[in-house]
Amino acid sequence: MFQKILIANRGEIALRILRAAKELGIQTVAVHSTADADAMHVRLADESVCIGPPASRDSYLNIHQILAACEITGADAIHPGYGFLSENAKFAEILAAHNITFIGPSAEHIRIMGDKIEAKRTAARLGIPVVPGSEGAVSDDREAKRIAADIGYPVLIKASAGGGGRGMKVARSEAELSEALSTARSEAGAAFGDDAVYIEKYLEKPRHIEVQVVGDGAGNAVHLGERDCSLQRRHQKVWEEANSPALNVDQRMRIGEIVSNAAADLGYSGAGTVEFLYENGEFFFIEMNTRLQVEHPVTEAITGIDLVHEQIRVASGGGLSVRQEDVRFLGHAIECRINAEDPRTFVPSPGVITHFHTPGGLGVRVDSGVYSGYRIPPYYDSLIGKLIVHGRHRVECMMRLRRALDEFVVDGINSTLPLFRDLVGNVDVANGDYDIHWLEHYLAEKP
Ligand code: MV4
Repeated sequence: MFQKILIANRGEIALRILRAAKELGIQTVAVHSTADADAMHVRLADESVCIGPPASRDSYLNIHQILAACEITGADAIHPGYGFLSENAKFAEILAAHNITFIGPSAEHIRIMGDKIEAKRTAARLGIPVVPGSEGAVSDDREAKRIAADIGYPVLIKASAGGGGRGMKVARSEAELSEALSTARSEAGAAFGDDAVYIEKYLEKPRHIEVQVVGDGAGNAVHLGERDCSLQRRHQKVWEEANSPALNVDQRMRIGEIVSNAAADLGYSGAGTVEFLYENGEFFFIEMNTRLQVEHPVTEAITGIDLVHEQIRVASGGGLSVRQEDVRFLGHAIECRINAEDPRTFVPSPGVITHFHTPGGLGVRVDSGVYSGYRIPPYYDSLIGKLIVHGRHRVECMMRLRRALDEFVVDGINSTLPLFRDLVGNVDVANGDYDIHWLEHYLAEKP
């Protein structure tokens, strides 16, 4: 097992990782920018190192500074959290060269999944159902027209280096194809320095359902069910739940088995998420994330499995703590992402939180790095906490969520709490009747 883990992240996820390390008896090192000297995880860590000025590129993305912090403190492993360096294959390689364990999958698997064309090719080879479309990159208009005619309109042009919704263009007919292709290509070239694009059938009203998997890197993997993350705004998830209200037990076990078999075949190590679009009872692979995700606690709530414990165990060579037949799915969980933003315009709202009171009680978890009197710096994402509620079934979970939201106090700044108080009382949300576009429509029509 590791002696000392350096946490290369900030905010609630840094605290989340710190808690797991502490439980396993592992020493912790916090690294932080000058803007985060007052952060909770810095206070709670055994040691802390300031690694630079506020801008992420100079601190949380500064590999040299992070390596230096490792050297100074003698940390033998790094947990990257999400965002920042978590899906940087080069970083994973550099750590390996310095005999520091990257708590995550191999650099090779990170690289494959970072290239969306390669990821899709790999998924298809491993038996995961993918969206109908081009075999790989499309080179010219003629090829694009042939493929589009084959799969039928509407089609979607995606950037291979994209992901997270950047660089996509819809073409609803052959007349729109040529322009969509050239726009997508030039946007991709400008944004990512890689203008490779591919074509998919455009799914009009899917749900976003993702499957959690953990592999031991030695050919064993378990799936931990799915999360429904359809409630999003501008590709930012807002509300996530497990299980998906759209699936039954059979569907869950079938897609889960496909994903765990694929991860096992790949020799995947650590936690990963396979993202699907789900429409008319069918799953279509879109991407795989090779990191711990923001919404992982809903999976922890229904399985009782600590995903960061598993990541640390696997990275240190200790293997998984569970076999598939030991995994039980118990009840229902919902996560609300509490952002320091205006609940209508989503304009960021940094500043001092004058009063912070979190709800408690049975089935209520709050993951947050903020506290009363804390000043939210303006340099980073606006996530200030996550409310995760668990109940024996979805109805109980929703009742408990409404109660927990009533108790939650965030004063001094704007937060997205009022949005969640609206959503928990909405009939479509209550019925689990939503797709990936539902929230944008709801916000556009809200009086
Ligand atoms: C799609 C799609 C419809 N059809 N692919 C957006 C983010 C990226 N991860 C994939 N995305 C989409 N891919 C096909 N073939 C619609 C989206 C999409 C979306 C997906 C998940 C959650 C929210 C979304 C919002 C808009 C578009």
